[in-house]
Amino acid sequence: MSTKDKNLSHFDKHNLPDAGTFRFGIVVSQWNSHITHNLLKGAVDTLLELGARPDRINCFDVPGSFELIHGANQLCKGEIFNAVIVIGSVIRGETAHFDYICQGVTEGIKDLNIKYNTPVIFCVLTDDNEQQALDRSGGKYGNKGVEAAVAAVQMANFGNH
Ligand code: DLZ
Repeated sequence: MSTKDKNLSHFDKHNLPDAGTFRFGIVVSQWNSHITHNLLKGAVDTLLELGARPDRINCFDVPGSFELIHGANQLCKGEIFNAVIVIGSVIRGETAHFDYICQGVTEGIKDLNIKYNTPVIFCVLTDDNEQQALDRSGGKYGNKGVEAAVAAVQMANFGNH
């Protein structure tokens, strides 16, 4: 699962569905906002490049990654989005809190993918230090926000072919 040897941010838009008819919801954690802001920019720029209409991309802030679950749940419940992206950055500290947050968010988002028809794309960086997060949010290993947008378009189109 390492992205060290592969930068997945490169994609061929001709091999992807046109996003012009889809509506996207993005929930963004404000914790480590210098990281999540870059992830959000990567995601939005990519959705637009794939044909999404600016007025069909709606972004919502939440305080931290743990709140991504509730935010995404609200968006899924409304049934107006073809795909939802959750964006967060959890960086390991000195206590086990990191593990609980990571596990809670992962499980919570997984549960939403089972509960609702709306796909929820997981763009939560879980890094040991800030440099690893910077490397994956527009640094030397690409931008996971770009990859999340590509996945969102593919999943919004799921079953349409
Ligand atoms: C409390 C906390 C800590 C210590 N670290 C992070 C982090 O690295 N990334 C993140 O997104 N959120 C962190 N939080 C906040 C929790 O996600 C959550 O917002 C609070 O526990 C309140 O529920």
